[in-house]
Amino acid sequence: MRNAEIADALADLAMLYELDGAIRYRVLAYREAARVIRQSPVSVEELARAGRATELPGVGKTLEQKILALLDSGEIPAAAKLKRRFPPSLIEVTMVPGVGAKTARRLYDELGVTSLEDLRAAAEQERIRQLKGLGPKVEENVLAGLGKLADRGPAERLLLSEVLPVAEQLAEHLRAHPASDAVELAGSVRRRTETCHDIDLIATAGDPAALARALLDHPLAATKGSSGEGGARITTHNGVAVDLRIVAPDAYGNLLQHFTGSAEHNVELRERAVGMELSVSEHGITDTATGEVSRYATEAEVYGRLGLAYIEPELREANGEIAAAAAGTLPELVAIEDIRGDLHCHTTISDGHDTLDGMAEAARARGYTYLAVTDHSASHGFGDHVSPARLEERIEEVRAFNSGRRGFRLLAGSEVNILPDGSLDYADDLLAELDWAIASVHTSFKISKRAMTERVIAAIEHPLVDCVGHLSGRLIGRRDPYEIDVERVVEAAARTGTMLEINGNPNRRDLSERHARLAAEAGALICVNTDAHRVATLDNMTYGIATARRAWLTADQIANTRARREFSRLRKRARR
Ligand code: DGT
Ligand code: CA
Ligand code: ZN
Repeated sequence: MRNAEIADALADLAMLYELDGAIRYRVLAYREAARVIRQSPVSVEELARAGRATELPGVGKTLEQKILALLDSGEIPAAAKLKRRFPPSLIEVTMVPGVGAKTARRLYDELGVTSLEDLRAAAEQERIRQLKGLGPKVEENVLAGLGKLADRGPAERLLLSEVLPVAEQLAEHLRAHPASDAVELAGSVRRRTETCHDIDLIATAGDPAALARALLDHPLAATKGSSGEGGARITTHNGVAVDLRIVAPDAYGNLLQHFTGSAEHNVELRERAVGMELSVSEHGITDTATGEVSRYATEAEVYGRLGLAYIEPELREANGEIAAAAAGTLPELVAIEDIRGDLHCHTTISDGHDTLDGMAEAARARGYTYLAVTDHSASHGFGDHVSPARLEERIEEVRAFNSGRRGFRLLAGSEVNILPDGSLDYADDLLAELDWAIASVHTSFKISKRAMTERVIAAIEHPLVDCVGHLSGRLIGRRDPYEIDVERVVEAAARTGTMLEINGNPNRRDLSERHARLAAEAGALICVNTDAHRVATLDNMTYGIATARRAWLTADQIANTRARREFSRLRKRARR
């Protein structure tokens, strides 16, 4: 059984428990286990059969038993039991964006809603508003949510973070194989788009058939397609399709360029070629007058033949990169090695999983010279809040950590909430004691565009707000950005010297690449942060940098590429 199928079964069980009113902790535990299993690069079936599934974080003995039962009987007994109480189609109702288990259960109990059709009818006939606490707004959300489900279509796209580590692991494996000469990622993964449909790999090999077989033999391969001289196809245990194409070395550049895309970039490239009496394909560049075909081993030669400078994969989106490459005005993109510090992370005093010392040590080990610790503020929900008194203590802890230390510093920070009226949830004299304050919207998303814009600009105009966090509030594929006038926000940020964050959480990537480019062009200073909630997610810098590069940003447009002292001087509070 594939990991994705095991994960689906556990996610269903979590939803059934939630419908049944189980304690929140249990529901979250199953959901977390489903997430871990879905992303596991190795076969969880094999692990469970070897009695080793408990090596996965968040998977205990009970869960391993459930997985074994699922493998043996095709069903988890606890889920089977609950499915006798709740119709299976009710699970679909819980999945509608904006519904959730609690509401689904009430709609079931009180209106007899058991399916998506029932749900639509109940909303259309305005019956939901008859229930206590539910109003016309809920009906509106339900109908919008049903619309979204319909749009999503069958071809599920995966977040870059679900695909890139797998792609890199496979590429490494193939590079290490004696038959291979060169292996490179292609397609959307190489361009570092927010979501990807599949993994494209391009290789050249001394023994192509042997390299193709090596892909089939990799432990990540769950289903194996055909393989031959031209390449191979597999599907991984976490449900990603992988397409390896193998080509002769003399046309490696042509094939890699073609399959890196984007399709739009390739179309524009071909249009340019036509004007030069050339025709571009994955096999080579043909001189249309003479019929002579030129093949190239490198992409740089392909672009060179077309009179263009080499174009970084992240820029290949038909956003003006071909004109810039012709004019020699492409930006020198920021690289992850340019980053000297991280300015947004959480610890155990709010909803983070690691301590102040743990996060500091991990940041230092990455070679950073500074880390801002920015736990959530007083009014943040879920009980994960830091009282003013606790924040005072934290400031002392940070000062104590820094005292006598050289080469690395913590910044005492906070991620404060921007309340609906644009005010912040700590007093100014407390904010003044901090080294760094990020202001973010975490509540009351559904206000007018105008109100949201005013709200965020009010925070930007506050002299003690150094930076605005995850500006749009979107969760890729799950929650739309809220409505806000980004042009006005960006103008206010540039005018006041307030930084705008690119949040590197792969679910967020917020600022989006479009907005980040807009912001930098308007002269706002950007910082690229991880919003890490544990040591491991300090790695999310990869995704923040991916967005920065796709936004055409250079190192000097990004504040945390600067050495610590220089960065310190760039903060708004230091410029007062
Ligand atoms: P994805 O897989 O949807 O995340 O996005 P891509 O960009 O990886 O697309 P994919 O895998 O369908 O194809 C890889 C590249 O191959 C694509 O970026 C450009 C090139 N390509 C594929 N089909 C076409 C096409 O019909 N026309 C052109 N010009 N290029 C294509
Ligand atoms: Ca692709
Ligand atoms: Zn946040």
